[in-house]
Amino acid sequence: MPNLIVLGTQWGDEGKGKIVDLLTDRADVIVRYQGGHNAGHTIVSGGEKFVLHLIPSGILHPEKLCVIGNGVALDPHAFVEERQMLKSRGISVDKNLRISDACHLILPYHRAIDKQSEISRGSRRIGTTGRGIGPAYVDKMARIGIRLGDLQHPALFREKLTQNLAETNTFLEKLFTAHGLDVESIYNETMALADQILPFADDTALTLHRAIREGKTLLFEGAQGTLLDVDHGTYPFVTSSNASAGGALTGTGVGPTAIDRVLGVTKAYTTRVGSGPFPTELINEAGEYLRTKGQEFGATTGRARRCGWFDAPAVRYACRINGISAIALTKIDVLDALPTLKIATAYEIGGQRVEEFPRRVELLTKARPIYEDHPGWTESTVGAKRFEDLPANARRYIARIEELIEVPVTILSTGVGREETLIRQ
Ligand code: 2SA
Ligand code: MG
Repeated sequence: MPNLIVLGTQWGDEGKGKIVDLLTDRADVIVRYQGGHNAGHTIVSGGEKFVLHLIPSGILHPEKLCVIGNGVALDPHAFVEERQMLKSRGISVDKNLRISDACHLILPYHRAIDKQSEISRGSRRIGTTGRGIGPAYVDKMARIGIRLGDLQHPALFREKLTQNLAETNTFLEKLFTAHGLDVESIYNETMALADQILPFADDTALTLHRAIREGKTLLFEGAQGTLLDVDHGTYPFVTSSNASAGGALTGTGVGPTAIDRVLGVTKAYTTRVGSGPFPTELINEAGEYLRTKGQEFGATTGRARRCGWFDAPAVRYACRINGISAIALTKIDVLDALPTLKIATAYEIGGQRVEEFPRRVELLTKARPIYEDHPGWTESTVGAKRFEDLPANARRYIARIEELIEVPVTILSTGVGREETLIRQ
């Protein structure tokens, strides 16, 4: 298999965990490059369900190397907890996980700022996961972030922490007092976890470079989705990292010439969790049906996901931004038994027909989808082994999606298990 980036083409929750787990068989190294424990990657392996937030989905395969790249925001508590969870289920991460020492840490004040900022935003709130992701990346860009490698130098860590918490900003001062946050407690709490994390700290860019030299195959596991990308998504209703293909380079230190292909993971309908425009959203029984049947609840926060019809201009846009050459289409089985399906082929904005996904959120908010109806199918698609075995209307629905997004569907997921996957020859 070539070196491959696997990423979401919508607003996350496309089923990346399952596809990464499936493709891990053919890779040697699985790499996370952005986001943090806001992600929720669900994998069903041997009938057991695993939800991973921070550690790459490849960890379920003991012989593979897993890497958390420099672009990931690392919460020490979340890491220790996830490692513990895996251990208690018989999966050890100790031999085959490396974490970049340049990962920025999410510390307790980032969580406090995240939650407080959401309250302050009022009706403009983003609907963040409250994990402190945004504020940790703010510190990174403001060049006051604390990186994993800083914990190897306790005096330096204390100095940076002291400076960060001694902000003269009264907003922060009040907030920190209200949350009982002080240098001493954060220092002690973090250093108590350091022993459990530092053994994994590594110059992962070098490790990956050597792996490439040795002819090993890399699989980059994106988190969230392209429409949540801080540059290319529905800004400001986005996450604070580059979920798109570019993030796989900056978030790991691997150069573009080492990447062979980008596989987009796309849900057969659309979901979004958190606020922000969503033209094809269904606020009715049909949306409720998709939510229940597709079990559309946040894998991290448990929040109900908003559900809607397939938005072709949005996915075509994501294919363009990422240079996607093939799509893994997931959750087609959720559409089984629906009498009619709709696909948005374009939008109407202020009386004009618009073919391309609007770049500005103000326009996207006004966009009314222009739908095309497709007859559904009554047969089950679950576990179909060959494309030809699918109901004729399911084949037509998929063919129409391919035509509209201008990229072929090469993998089809028809259920949660590994076996419920069809790879198109
Ligand atoms: P944040 O916390 O700063 O990253 O939130 C900013 C926006 O990004 C969205 N976001 C997500 N959207 C879908 N799935 C995500 N992971 C979890 C899941 C989410 C959950 O797999 O279900 O459990 O709620 C994820 N992470 C961030 C978020 O909703 C905001 O719109
Ligand atoms: Mg998810």
